[in-house]
Amino acid sequence: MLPVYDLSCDEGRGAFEGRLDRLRNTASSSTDAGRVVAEILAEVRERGDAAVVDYMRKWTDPEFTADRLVVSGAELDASLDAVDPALVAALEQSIENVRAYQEHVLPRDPEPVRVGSAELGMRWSPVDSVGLCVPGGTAVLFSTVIMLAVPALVAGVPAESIAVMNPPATRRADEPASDLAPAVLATCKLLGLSRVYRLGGAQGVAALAMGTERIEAVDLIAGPGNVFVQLAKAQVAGITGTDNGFYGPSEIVTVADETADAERVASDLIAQAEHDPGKCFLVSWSGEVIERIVRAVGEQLGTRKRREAIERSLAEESCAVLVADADEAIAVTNRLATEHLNLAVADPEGMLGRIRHAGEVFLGDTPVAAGDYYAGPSHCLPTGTTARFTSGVSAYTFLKRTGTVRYPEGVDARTAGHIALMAEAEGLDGHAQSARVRAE
Ligand code: HSO
Ligand code: ZN
Repeated sequence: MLPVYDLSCDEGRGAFEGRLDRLRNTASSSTDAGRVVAEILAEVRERGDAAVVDYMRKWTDPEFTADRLVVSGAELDASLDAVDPALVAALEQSIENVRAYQEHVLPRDPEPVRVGSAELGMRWSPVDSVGLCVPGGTAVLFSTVIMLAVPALVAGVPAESIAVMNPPATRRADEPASDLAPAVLATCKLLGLSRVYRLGGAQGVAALAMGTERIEAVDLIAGPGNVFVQLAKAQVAGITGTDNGFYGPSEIVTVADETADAERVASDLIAQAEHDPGKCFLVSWSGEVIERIVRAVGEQLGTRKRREAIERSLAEESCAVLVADADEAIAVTNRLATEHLNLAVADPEGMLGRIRHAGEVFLGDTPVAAGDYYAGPSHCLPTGTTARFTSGVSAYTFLKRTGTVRYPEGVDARTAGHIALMAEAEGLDGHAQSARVRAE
């Protein structure tokens, strides 16, 4: 069960620092994974689909064949009928919510500003094409299709230029062939996405970045995944754009005070722990509050279907942290810089102003599952303390900026003189002359 660390004693502090270290090293401790990824990239560059298929056989399905890579239009068409209409209605509403939020936060071009005699502007424009990584594994994450594709569509990436990759569930040779979940395909269909690949892992990122016989190269790759997928995104940077994120195993910090509802907070911690692995941090300055929530977790655990994964996540990846006061709670929270942060306290808005690092903040009595499925901000969020320097996916992820410069009345003599002086001082006479001729 959830271990409790008391920060007022050396032992508790040491144990907490150990946990924090492990969280921080999600990405960097895997130099081996980095080496494996580099090898995969080289193989896919050299051998294209043949290499992709070899890796899919090794890790996903021993009988995988190249003709399975591209999902056909007929399969996509059939998928909607295979999904419960009530689920389709929920998906449609979720898409609408995410679209409304992303449209609201979409940046507009600022009015040009006059600086001296120059008129300076900035234009936002979407990338031409994207590849979205939708993880496989033990859960069917069709919600990730929504949380990646809707921000891309709102940014202005055409639906036909959005590729989705999703690996079939891992299968041993003696098991029946596995395939993509109909709900994943149905979600693509609802969004008008027709380029769908049975594909995953670092080989998938490599194929999307460099292109193969069957897989078209894209300009930007985004999405969550295991350490191989995340490191592959980092290693293809330069060949293709990425979301600049490390979106790995799911995490939560819950800061709880006496006003928190122990049952509800416990249900959110369990929801997080059900990700395999999920990392949960409960922070409070009240030992009694921690005790109440830990007890509620214990009571609810027995009724959950993924009990084993939950128990493993809680015991091995998670902890409750007893701090001295709200100030220390905020300091600890900022250091953990987790993907999700729930402020289950009397004045969440007041505390929010002091939060510097978190992927997404859930104020008061708000289930994190609302963010996972439905509310609006994307659930693809920075993990492993990377919220210190990066953000979750949004329409911004798929946009880039272009500056514009114009001298409406021509380049004046003073401006030309300054430019020429700087250019000459750099030893670049051609630059200097190009400014001086404007002022003559
Ligand atoms: N909590 C995950 C997203 C997710 N949860 C999808 C359920 N389905 C990462 O933010
Ligand atoms: Zn989740």
